[in-house]
Amino acid sequence: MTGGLLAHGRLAGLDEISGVGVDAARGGFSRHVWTTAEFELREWFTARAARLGLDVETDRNGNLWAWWGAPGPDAVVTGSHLDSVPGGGAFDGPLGVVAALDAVARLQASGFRPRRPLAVVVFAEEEGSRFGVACLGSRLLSGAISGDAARALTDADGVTVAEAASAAGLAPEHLGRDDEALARIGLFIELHVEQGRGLIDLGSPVAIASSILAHGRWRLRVNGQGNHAGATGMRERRDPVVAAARAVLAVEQAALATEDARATVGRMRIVPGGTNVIASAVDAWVDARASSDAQTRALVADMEARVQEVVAGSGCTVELIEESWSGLVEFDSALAAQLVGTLGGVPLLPTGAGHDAGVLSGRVPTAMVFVRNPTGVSHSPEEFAEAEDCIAGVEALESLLRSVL
Ligand code: HGY
Ligand code: MN
Ligand code: MN
Repeated sequence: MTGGLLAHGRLAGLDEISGVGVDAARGGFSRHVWTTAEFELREWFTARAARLGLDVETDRNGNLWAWWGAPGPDAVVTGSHLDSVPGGGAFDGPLGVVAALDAVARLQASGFRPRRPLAVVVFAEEEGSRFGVACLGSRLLSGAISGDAARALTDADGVTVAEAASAAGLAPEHLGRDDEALARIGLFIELHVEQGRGLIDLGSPVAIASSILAHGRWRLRVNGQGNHAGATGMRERRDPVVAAARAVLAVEQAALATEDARATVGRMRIVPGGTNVIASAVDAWVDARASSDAQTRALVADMEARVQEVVAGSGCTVELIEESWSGLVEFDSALAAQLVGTLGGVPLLPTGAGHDAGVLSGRVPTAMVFVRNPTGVSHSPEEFAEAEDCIAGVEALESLLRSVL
C-alpha cells in the first residue's frame, strides 16, 4: 500500500506538482497566492480531491476545503498550504496537503467510515510572500486580521489584496472573519515538514508540536537624500543604503544579545534603485522571533534603539512599522499528549516556524505533526525529507484521523 504513494522516490502528489512554479532564476519554487502557478496548484488540488469523491469549495477568503461527508459542524480538518516563499522548497506546505489527501485515500481504501465530517484544507497565502502578512487566509478566517486591513495590503507591483482577490473570482467585500466556516472545525491537524534539526537525534520520523515562537514582521523605512553618484562627495552624502547596511548589523546585534532570539533581514528595496544614483530611501523588512511575547517585544525595542542610533549617525532617519504579529503559541497540551499516545510515544517538539495551525490554535482545538528533516534546511530549494519519513507521516496522520473520526 505505501509503495502506491510513491513516484520517483517521493510522494506521488509532490511528484505531480513538481513542475509547477519552478523558479529558474532563484532555484526551487515560487508559488505566490493568486498567480498562474498557484492557480495551477488549486486546479491540481481540486482534481485530486475529486478523484477521492471529495466536494471542493472555496471559502470567501480564498481557502480551499475538500469535504468527505457533509460540511461540519465538529469536522476534523487536516491540510496545510500550497504557496511558497520566493525560491522555496518542495515540502513546506505541499507535504501537509499531499499527506492529508493520501491519508484520506488510505482510510477510504480500508473501508473506514468516519462518524464526523472530514475536510482537507488548503490555506491561502500562508507565507505572506505576495502581500507581506503570513497566514493571511487563516488570519482572515479567524478574524486575526480585519477584512479592511487585508484588502489594503499591496504586493510589490502595488496590486491590492482586494484587486487580486477580485481577479481570482472572490468578492473582496466579503473577505474577513468567517464564523460559519470556523464553527465547522471541531479539530485541525496540520502535518508539516520539520524546519529545523530538532527531530534528527530523536530516533523518530515524526513528532507532535508543542509550541511556536512569538514572531512578527517589521519594516524599517530609512530616508536619506537622493543624489548624483559622481557629483556628490563622500562626506556630503546622506545615503540610506549605507545607513540600512549599518541597521542590518544592529538588528543582528540585538538578536545576539537576546537569549534564543532570531532576527532576519531577508528583503530590501532601494528607492529608486540605480547604479549611478544615491538612493533616497530604503525599505528593509525584519522578521524577529523569540521565546515569549515579552521577549520578542523587548528584542524589537532594543533593535529599534540600536537602529535609530546607527541610522542617525549616517545622517538619515528611520521609521519602524509593524506589519504583522503572532504571539507565542502553546498547543493544547492535553490534545498533544493524546496524539503522542496514539502514535506510541513520539517526541513533542517546539518550532520557530509559523503555521496556520498556530493562528487557528486560539480559536479551535489544533495540533501539528512534524516530519523529520534530515538537514533542518527549509525556505530553500535544499529543503528535503526522506520518502520513508514522508510515508511515516502519512501513516501517522491516518492513525490520528482514525482515532478521532
Ligand atoms: O515564516 C514562517 O515561519 C512560516 O514558514 N510561514
Ligand atoms: Mn514556510
Ligand atoms: Mn509552511
